[in-house]
Amino acid sequence: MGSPPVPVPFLAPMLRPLRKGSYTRRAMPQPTPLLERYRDLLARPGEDFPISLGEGGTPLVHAQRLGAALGLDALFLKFEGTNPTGSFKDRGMVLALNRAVTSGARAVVCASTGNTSASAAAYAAAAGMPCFVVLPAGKVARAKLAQTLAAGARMITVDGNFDEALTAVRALGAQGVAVVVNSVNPDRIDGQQTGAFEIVDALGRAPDAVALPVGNAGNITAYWAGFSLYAAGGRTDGARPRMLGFQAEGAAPIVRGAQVEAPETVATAIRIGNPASWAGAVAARDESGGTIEAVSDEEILAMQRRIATTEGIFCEPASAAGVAGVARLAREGRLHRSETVVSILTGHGLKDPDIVEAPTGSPPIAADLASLRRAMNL
Ligand code: AN7
Repeated sequence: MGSPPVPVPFLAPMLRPLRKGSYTRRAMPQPTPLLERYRDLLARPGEDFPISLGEGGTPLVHAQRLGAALGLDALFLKFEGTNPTGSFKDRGMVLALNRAVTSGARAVVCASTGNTSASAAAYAAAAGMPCFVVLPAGKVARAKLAQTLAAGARMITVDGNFDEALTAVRALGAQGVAVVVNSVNPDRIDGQQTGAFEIVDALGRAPDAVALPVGNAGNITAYWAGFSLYAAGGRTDGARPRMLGFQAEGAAPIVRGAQVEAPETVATAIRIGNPASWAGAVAARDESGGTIEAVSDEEILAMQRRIATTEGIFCEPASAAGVAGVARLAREGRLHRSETVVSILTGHGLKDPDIVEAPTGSPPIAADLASLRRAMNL
């Protein structure tokens, strides 16, 4: 909406001969790349952003059926699963890789619970840059491994959890061996602010509350920075949302106020015991009058199913943690019916298909109408 179409000079000559009679074939306007759309807030003077995979511009869906069930008239789901690699990480990775190229880096490296590695691998491939990813053995969702390998990244699995992997990767970065593209890289946080910009642009103002899952705590830090930047720049009436962060019960260091040595949760994306942006998350919570709480694996999986069956959006388990938290706050009267609440669905459900219960294996039936109607009970 509102942004002028970008000219597509390389397509136009190919399309011109297709004109016939009164029918005129026109080049479809392409959406403006995310970093160009917000270059006044993100770019350094004269900076170019040659790398883009079409990140951002994700749908903000008014969740009417789920909202009604939870007692919220204005519940919105921002589905980040439509990003090029299927998660919100692409918003920050596009800026990190553009800048890694500009700085003449030899390679990029990250530790990851899966989505960061899938995103880093894709953007590094597009940049022609070697990419190394360090993953905790056995705890990364299958499709995230597939994405990482498909893009040609060098995958190194370690006998340790995400926190240990990140510590080792940060040491690599300190030695100047490669650019670290975890959210300890400020470009990642800066790029992820665009999620907040898009929400305000879509609603015309900041929502009353924003809920999201918290793992390494980069995203809650980035959203708060984004809403604050927009407010300071006069792009809103100055109001900012309450930030509602949700960790999994078995991986809730910020809630407990202490590192978790052996974090465990079905939501492997947020299986993190010592978040790098801990201080940023606490600041977002306290400055916004929000909260950071824990939800159980049962609440997470039940909500993942409920979002899919009531709204048609299939998100990964970690993403459902935010909505599970919203459900609880609404039930307890801590969110009110008329409030505008946005929950960030951070990643696509197809990344972790194994988590969905397989249908109980009934044997195949005869392929005829009568058998079908009997099976459908219709
Ligand atoms: C779907 O990929 O940490 O609190 O290494 O994949 O900003 O860490 C992923 C995190 C939420 C938590 N939802 O965000 C990684 C990684 C999904 C995620 C989070 C992640 P942060």
